Amino acid sequence: MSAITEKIHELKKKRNAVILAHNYQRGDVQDIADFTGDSLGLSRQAAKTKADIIVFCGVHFMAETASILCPDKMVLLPDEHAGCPMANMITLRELRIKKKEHPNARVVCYVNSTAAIKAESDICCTSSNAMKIVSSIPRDQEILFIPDKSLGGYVSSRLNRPMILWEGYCPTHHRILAEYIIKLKSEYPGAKVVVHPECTPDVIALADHVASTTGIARYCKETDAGEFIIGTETGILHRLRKENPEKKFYAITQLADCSNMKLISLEKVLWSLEDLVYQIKVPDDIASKARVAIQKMLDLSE
Ligand code: CIZ
Ligand code: SF4
Repeated sequence: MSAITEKIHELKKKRNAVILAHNYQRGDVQDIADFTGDSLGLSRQAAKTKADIIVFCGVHFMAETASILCPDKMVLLPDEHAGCPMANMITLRELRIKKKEHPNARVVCYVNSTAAIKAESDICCTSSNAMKIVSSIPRDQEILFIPDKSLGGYVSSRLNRPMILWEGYCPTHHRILAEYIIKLKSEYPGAKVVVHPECTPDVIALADHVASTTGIARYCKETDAGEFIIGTETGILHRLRKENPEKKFYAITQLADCSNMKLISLEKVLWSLEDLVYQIKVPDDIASKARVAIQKMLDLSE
């Protein structure tokens, strides 16, 4: 064990803390975590834990979700600048204007959004349950899907259901291009193409399987194929290789690297535990409204 890893373990015990790491984190950060997973899975771990402190290795909206689900715990984000450009593509003011234009629309909000935006929405969804959540709303009910036009467009076409889509997107997933897949497929014709629904429609059209990071990990474990071409943030390859040492994984492009996710390092995790920074606390009035939208999703997806 390296000196820094040892120090993190010691301090974690002393402070009664738990370390959660998103599937897109650096490999060494995933390796020191108590749990790795997607944002919702991690928030559920947070809600269950007996620890007093949660160190959330991910981006700001994920730490906020943990804080909303466990208001009595201290939630730490090791780098306060780890934000999500997609979550920042919608503001409260813009959302309120859009809601006025579509007063009858139900607002379905992807979990990649700020607490204030969730608080202004009817129900949340993740990339694992988006189809189920949208299907739970009567077909004649208008839906405004925010903020990801790619996930929204994917759900809309799969369910053959028109929705008003917000013009947000993930810059990292949009760097994954169809032409890279075609080239890789010619090199590895037996490989399965697995992509995240935050990708563009032409990329999704080339995939054998479209899923959230949890779904991608499950598919790669359970499918017989020995080679996979992966279209999501490159951090997940660490987990896929660790869980399936006998299989081969190829990233569609190394450009699918989220610089915000990669802001978290082992050093920052240690400083976070030493100095109890940066504390993420959603104000009670916003948290209680956002919790309603998250709870509606949890009730439907259990
Ligand atoms: O919900 C998450 O954690 C994200 C952003 C992606 C995924 O599919 O896990
Ligand atoms: Fe946001 Fe995309 Fe980075 Fe995820 S990968 S945190 S959606 S910018």
